[in-house]
Amino acid sequence: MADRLRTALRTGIPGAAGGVLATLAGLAAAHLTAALTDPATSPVVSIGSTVIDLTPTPVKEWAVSNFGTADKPILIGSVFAGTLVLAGIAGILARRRFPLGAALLVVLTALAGAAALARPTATITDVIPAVVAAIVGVLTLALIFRTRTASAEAKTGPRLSRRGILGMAAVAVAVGVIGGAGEWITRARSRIGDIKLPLAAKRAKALPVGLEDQYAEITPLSTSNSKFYRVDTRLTVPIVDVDSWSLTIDGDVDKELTFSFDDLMKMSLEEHDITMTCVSNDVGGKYIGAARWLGVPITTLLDQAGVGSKADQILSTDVDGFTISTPLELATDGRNMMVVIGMNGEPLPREHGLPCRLITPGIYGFVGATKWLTKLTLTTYAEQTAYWTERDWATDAPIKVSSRIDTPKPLARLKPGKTAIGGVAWAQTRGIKTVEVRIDGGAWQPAELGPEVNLDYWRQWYLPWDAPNGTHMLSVRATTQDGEVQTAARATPFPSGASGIQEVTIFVE
Ligand SMILES: Nc1nc2c(c(=O)[nH]1)N[C@H]1C(S)=C(S)[C@@H](COP(=O)(O)O)O[C@H]1N2
Ligand SMILES: [Mo]
Repeated sequence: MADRLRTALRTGIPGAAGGVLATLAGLAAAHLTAALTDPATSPVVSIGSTVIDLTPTPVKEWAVSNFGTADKPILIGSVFAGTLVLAGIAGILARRRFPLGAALLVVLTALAGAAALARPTATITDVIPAVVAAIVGVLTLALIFRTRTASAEAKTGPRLSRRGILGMAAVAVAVGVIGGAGEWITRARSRIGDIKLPLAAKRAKALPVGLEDQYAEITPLSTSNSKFYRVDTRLTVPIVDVDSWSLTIDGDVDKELTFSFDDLMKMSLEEHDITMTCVSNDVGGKYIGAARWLGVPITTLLDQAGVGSKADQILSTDVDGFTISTPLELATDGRNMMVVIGMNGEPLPREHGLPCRLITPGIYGFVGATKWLTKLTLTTYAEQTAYWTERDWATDAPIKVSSRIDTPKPLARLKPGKTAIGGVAWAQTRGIKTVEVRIDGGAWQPAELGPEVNLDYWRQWYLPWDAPNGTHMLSVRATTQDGEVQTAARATPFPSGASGIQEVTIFVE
């Protein structure tokens, strides 16, 4: 028994290792190929993205709320782990009957090819990295298992001999170099550093000093680019070549227009301070951020194109074919909906849409904040549906009035005595009139408000508090300038945004 186990291990481990190495060699070669053509067609990325798109909405919701931005590394890791298990099996098979192992490798890469072709903007050339993966993978497998010779060694190789181990190590180094080169080229191709943004024709007022100067625990009035939340369906951030990028306006328009990045930079730009929120933000959650956006008012572009009489929707498409739909009336009702090229004085970071994105104040990001924007199509809801609409999310989703306690943190332990309860509140397009705090279910007490930036911006708040000993429950609610009180009725993020009142338990001792 023990003997048989030992033999199984002695033949199984080198076999599995050979299969994994051959697969990694294929993936590395494919990654390099994709880096030179389109990084999104790299097999790991295309399979991962397909998995994201096929994931049912509730599971996605759960992943975003439990893993946050780590949902993607976790997904990429699982796809990778699964692939390597199959690769190991292919190696063990190849060792006994080479064609069988090779066939399993080809099936694996064919899945990647199918995933690359399933993307909305796919062209037939997108299959090339998968084909490269298949060829390099099978060749490496043949190299490792030396099928050409009918000698006895061929039936048993590779062995854990010095030569066998050296050979495998050489393949592993080649995998590292080739895969690394692919990743390096992918990153070097985004030349964010070369963009010099012009000044806005209409500049925003300097931001007032925020409450964070006084109470360091309160969220800063302005969110830096590196701290800004990120939510999207992408596994890897698209790399857009700014020079060849363009924005097209088509559909129900008098004349179809196309703008280059330079065209946009030469237009009359405006700067607006706007707070963005994700529909997946739970009450008290962190998927919210406030920035200064630089861009062209959407009306400037729509006026040039001349909108027809039928359209009721702006369907925006990103460089990878992902779509978001926005009610057309929101573009013309006076709010600062804009086509954005700058964020806090810099070009858009790649994670936030380089080179261009939409920002629509007052509605959640999934219906008005398309990143990596490349097309605006004037159409109707009857005619065309966007990504989230197909997944049953709301088509028009105004941001609900809400508020968050930043300090003290949930389950914090404080010393008794003078402290402050503080945080942020928001009701984009309507503004915050009051914020009230309730301690241990008592009366709602008005908090002090921080400076008002504009109606589309969040408002900081604080309430000085002499904390007595004991366990306490703190709650907060906001009221809009047009009189709506934040409801205590709970709603989940799906389908149109969470509601309810945050409750934070703390200990004073
Ligand atoms: N192309 C593209 N744009 C997108 C998304 C996406 O998945 N793909 N997600 C949207 C969602 S749900 C939100 S909340 C915002 C988030 O923008 P941020 O990542 O810059 O904060 O982008 C929106 N724009
Ligand atoms: Mo979102």
